[in-house]
Amino acid sequence: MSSLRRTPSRRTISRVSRQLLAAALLALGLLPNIAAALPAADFDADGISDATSVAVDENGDLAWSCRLSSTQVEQDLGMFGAEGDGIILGHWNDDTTPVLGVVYKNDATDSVTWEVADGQTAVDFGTPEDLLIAGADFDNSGKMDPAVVSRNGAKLTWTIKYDLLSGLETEPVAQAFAFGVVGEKPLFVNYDGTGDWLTLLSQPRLGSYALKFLNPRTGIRRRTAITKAVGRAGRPVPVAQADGSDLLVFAKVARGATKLFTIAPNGAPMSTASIAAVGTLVVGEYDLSQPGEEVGVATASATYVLNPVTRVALTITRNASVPVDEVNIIALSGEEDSVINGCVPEKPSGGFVWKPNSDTSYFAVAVMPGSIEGQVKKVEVFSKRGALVKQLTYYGCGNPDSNGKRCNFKDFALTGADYKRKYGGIILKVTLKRGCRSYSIPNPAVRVD
Ligand SMILES: [Ca+2]
Ligand SMILES: [Ca+2]
Ligand SMILES: [Ca+2]
Repeated sequence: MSSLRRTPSRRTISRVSRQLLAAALLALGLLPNIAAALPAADFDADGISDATSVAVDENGDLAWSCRLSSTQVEQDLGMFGAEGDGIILGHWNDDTTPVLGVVYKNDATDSVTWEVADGQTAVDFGTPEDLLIAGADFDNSGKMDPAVVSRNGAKLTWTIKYDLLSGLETEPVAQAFAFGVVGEKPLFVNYDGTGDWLTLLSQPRLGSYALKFLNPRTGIRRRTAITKAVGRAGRPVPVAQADGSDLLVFAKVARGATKLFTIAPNGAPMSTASIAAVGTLVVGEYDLSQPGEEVGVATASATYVLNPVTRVALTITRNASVPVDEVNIIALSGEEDSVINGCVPEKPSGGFVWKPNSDTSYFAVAVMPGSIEGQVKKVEVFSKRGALVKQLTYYGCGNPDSNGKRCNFKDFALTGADYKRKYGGIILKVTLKRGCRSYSIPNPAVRVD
């Protein structure tokens, strides 16, 4: 059956509960925004990106607007999508006209619907568990190519549907690539100016980082080691240079500022800079006097941009609610799992318990399932970003379940509430004599079992 379907007009906007508002704002405002090496969202066709925003109205619908660079006036772009949707604004039809778009979970089919505001194109592609890549142009056609990254055991499979939302009646060409393992962070980078490459931020060993690239047109692969200071900043954004190839900008938030590390795809450092604001990372052509795209931080009152090569800064005053970039990498099901050295977090079960306060020693304790009695070599606490916090102390086994005794690993300095305050969520990595397992504890102040 064709995956392309036509709707007569904009879909009936589903009503999502008000509780999802906060999640929607988080998704819209805080997910990393990734721009392609294409002209950025430019509604007035003057070659300069127009800072774009969405606001959720009282009905839960998304109201779009932008500040036109030519007139400095806020322009209403209409209503499209609903709270909780992912934003996929971009060049879906051609390489010059930005089109509003959203992705959302299709509950009827348990798939993901990609819909653009041309009044007719809505396509099901991928599942809610996939990572959705919006904004890459892998075949360099000038029209963006939706891609989904799905898990296949411990491996990642990328599926690209070329020019999928361009409104053509023909079935799009699809291509699949086995590239990466669970825990590596997918993105896309125009490595050499010939179109986007599949890209992974990888952590081969704790404290060691690399970028891996695969050219989908030729099959050529590249690998670049990057320093710990840069890699620990997390998934970078591609920022186009004047020749069409991308630089990679890593952003790290600390003490009310956003520190930006810029490298070339071959790992060569280009610049470091800091913007004295925290907000949504945006990429676009904001300053025509500086070569290539700029990267910036958008807040509700201003967008602070700088050119990552010349480091010339520019402030764009704006007055709108939730800033959006034109392109995104979207996890509709929530955060991607944090994976420590290849250990994929599993749902706590089988007798596992996290107690914020031990009954006997006050501080936090983790109780292992009876099924792994005698197999545990160590239990360590990691931050959600993958930094080792500490190793818990073995404290004996008891209280057997049907599989065996349950062994205790204790902290003697921090309670669950202390962990919450210091680290937010944590991950417990359990090293076994053979293999490992890990448990994600989003709120260590609360008992998990
Ligand atoms: Ca413009
Ligand atoms: Ca394309
Ligand atoms: Ca520029």
